[in-house]
Amino acid sequence: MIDLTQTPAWTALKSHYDEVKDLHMRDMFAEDEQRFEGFSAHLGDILLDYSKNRITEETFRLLMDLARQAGVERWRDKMYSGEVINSTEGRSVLHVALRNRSNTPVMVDGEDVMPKVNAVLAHMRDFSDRVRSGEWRGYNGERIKSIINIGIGGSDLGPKVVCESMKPYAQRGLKAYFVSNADATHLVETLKMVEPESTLFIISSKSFTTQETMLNAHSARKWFVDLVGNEKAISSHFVAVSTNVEAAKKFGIDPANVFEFWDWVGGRYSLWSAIGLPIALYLGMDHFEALLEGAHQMDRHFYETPLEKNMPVILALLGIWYNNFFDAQSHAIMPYSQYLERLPAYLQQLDMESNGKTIDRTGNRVNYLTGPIIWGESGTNGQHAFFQLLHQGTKPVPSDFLIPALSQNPLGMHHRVLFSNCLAQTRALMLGKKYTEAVAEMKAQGMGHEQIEDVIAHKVFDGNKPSNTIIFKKLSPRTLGSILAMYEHKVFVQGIIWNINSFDQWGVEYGKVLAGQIQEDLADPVDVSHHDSSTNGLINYRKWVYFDPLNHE
Ligand code: G6Q
Repeated sequence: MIDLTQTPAWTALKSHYDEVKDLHMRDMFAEDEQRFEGFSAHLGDILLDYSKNRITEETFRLLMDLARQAGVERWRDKMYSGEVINSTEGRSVLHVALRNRSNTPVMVDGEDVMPKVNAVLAHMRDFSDRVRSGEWRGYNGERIKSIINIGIGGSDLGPKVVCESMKPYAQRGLKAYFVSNADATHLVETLKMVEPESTLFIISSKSFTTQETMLNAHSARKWFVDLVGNEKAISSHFVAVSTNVEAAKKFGIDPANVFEFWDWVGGRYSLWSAIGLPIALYLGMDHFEALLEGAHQMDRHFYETPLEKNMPVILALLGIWYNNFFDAQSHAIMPYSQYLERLPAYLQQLDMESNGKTIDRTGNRVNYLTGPIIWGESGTNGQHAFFQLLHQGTKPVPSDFLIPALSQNPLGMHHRVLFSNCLAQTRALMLGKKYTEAVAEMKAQGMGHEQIEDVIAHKVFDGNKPSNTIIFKKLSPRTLGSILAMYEHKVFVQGIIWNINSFDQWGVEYGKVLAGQIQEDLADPVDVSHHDSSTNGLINYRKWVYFDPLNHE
């Protein structure tokens, strides 16, 4: 077994860290007027500015050595060529094939998968065109006005973030809802917004066995049948997306309305497959294909661009620099765009489910930190909530700021205010405020010596807090596709360097079976004592309330 922390590239970075850890970015910018030019990369209209990072040219070179040592290019090629790199599940990892707009053959088990991919895309186009044009009608001839996607995790977060981000491209009069939670409130509150005659349900589940999704799907079906009083009407109002076509048919879905995908598409990488059906319906297939085009452009960039100019590779290495050498525990995502409000939640799953691993690809426990905690909030909201900790807290939090140069809603001064806030934050995080600057400021406000002495320590900001800024022209389907693919590949590169399998999720699978026993325990009023005392106590509290109506109030 090779110990990553003892490899040449890692040890070189470790000693380099000791040399540069106290350098301040303020000085680095002052010494090099070309820092922005040197530390930025672009693809199409997307510009990545990574100059506000605690790196020198030497750091950058050593990080690239680490990527080469880990064989990032070799692993990337394995992924693109359909090799079984998801070793614990014995699967290829081919979300890139789903958006392979150049249509070059992609082989899995000796078979080119592109004809299948294209056939499902054609199916999605035909169906979404018919629904959107009004040719597809509900059982009583009404047009479809509401789409409800029932799915969870990877069968929910991807289509949801795209639909919410792309509202300006949505068809007027069509609403998209997403129901995921086992808490009936999610379904019940959503159903209050729709009429059965004009609603289309999409049951989205790779396995078609996930408890929450099946529960919601059955409850939705019951609601529908109770209201319309006609089982046959189901075929006009329920469709499914799954790799388990048989189970979808058993649920009662017309086989013609089951949209297929394949086990080489991971759940959290599936929005590009038929799992994107709500996107195609809500935005139209042309926009869905533009999203695929954008992702494909990033796939090509990742494949063709030297590591030094490769945006996902750069983001991945910077993340590793902070995660493993500065011991940063988390990474914040700050979209300065209300449309991207759900992006942090989406990236949370993508990153944490992929790289939240302790065992490496050879089955050994790692002795270094792997995936960070991903969190964040849209700007400017976050500034009024947790930014205090970023500026003056004790924990290092590297972050990504995302911002469009043009707003979809150019209203008065709004975008100028939004934009200036974004840049002011990254600049302040980088520069900080020196003692002398804080004193001068307070003097200018007319404060006296004693007053200044009392508070000066609190008014000084260390700065030197790293951030990346990702700026693009406008939030279009194509740009969003590129950004999401950029993060997918970033996560991939980090997984390769940490030597973990980013494509399994045994923790999620474990969670799927855990609830079974407790569910049985809850069925009768007799107290339980066979769990730990905490679990027993909580189960018995619920029994005490639930089984005695006198305790309901
Ligand atoms: C994603 C995970 C997980 C999965 C959900 C839903 O990579 O595996 O989030 O997407 O558990 O699974 P189904 O699509 O099978 O219902």
